Amino acid sequence: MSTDIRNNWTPSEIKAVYDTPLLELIYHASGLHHQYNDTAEVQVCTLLSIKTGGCSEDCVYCPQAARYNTGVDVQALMQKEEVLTYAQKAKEAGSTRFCMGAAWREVRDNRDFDRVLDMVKGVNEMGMEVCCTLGMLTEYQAQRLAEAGLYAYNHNLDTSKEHYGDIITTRTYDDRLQTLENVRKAGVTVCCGGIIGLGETHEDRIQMLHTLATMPEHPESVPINALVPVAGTPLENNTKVDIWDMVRMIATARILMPKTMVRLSAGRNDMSVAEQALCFMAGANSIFAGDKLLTTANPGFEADNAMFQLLGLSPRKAFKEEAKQYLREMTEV
Ligand code: SAM
Ligand code: DTB
Ligand code: SF4
Repeated sequence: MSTDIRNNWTPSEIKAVYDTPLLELIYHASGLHHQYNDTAEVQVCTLLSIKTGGCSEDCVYCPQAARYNTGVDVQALMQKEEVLTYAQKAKEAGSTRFCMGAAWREVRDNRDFDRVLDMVKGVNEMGMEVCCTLGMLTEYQAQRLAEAGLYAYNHNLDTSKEHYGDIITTRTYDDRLQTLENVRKAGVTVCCGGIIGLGETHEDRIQMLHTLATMPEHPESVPINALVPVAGTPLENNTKVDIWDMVRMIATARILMPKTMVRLSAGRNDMSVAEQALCFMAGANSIFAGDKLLTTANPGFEADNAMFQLLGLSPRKAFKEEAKQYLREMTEV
């Protein structure tokens, strides 16, 4: 099989990769990971919920949807200074990417958005890669974020187009794809992935990976989340995601999109270090750090530092792609 970066994968080719016997799949993914990336480094991103809860949407997995009783405290948009203090702490703890999340259906052109633009500017000036996940965006809003210094925008497909209607009814798959296109046009890097454990079939997972791997450009980062079942949401009783499903998903993503940052995202709090090590072997090279994701628990910085030491991993530097590009241009002159 060719190891070139491909955007023309067919669903049956992806199924063949996904169905490879597990250890063979891990060997294959590891080999490509080694070929295309520095396997000793992992990108460390910190998430902060800048506007929490009270969301109008009906995403069945989400503790922040207003219609479910999950005990999440609704919090208005934070002040810029407070956010910058969190970003500074994250930087000191070794994070190179700071991602701000808001429980919004979409961005509106109002004073709250102006405040988010100021936050983006401030975090960018601190020398961190800034990411936002704010819901749907127009092309103009994406441009304004780009001008403020936004590095990446997170907007997940969550599941396959076929399964989407069982997960969210208040917006469509095409709305999601449109926002991703707007982000691309603005020159902001794309962070887009999904969740497993929503009750989807293997076919749904393959279809979602197909949508990601056949985009004109692969997303620069693909988060693979394991559902964190939260009491009060319709999925509260879903069974825990099997670690082997997580490994299979990560390895397949790595093979389809060899250069993409594949992020071992939600669900790490329930994984042992050995299980996480398998995910890194299978090609994961990014994590969310800090003891909270948006509203749910995550391993703290200390536990992750100990894991990095044990496994011989180190945090990836910020803006590494740009530094590599700069060096290439300098040597071409
Ligand atoms: N409201 C914005 C949106 O939906 O795009 C941004 C925030 S939203 C919480 C970001 C992503 O978090 C979702 O697309 C979903 O993939 C993930 N997520 C939310 N709740 C989760 C859960 N309980 N388990 C795993 N992932 C979850
Ligand atoms: C992503 O793919 N996972 C993160 C981030 N992008 C925004 C969010 C996970 C949220 C898990 C549930 C919570 O903490 O509320
Ligand atoms: Fe709202 Fe985003 Fe949660 Fe959906 S995933 S309910 S849009 S915060």
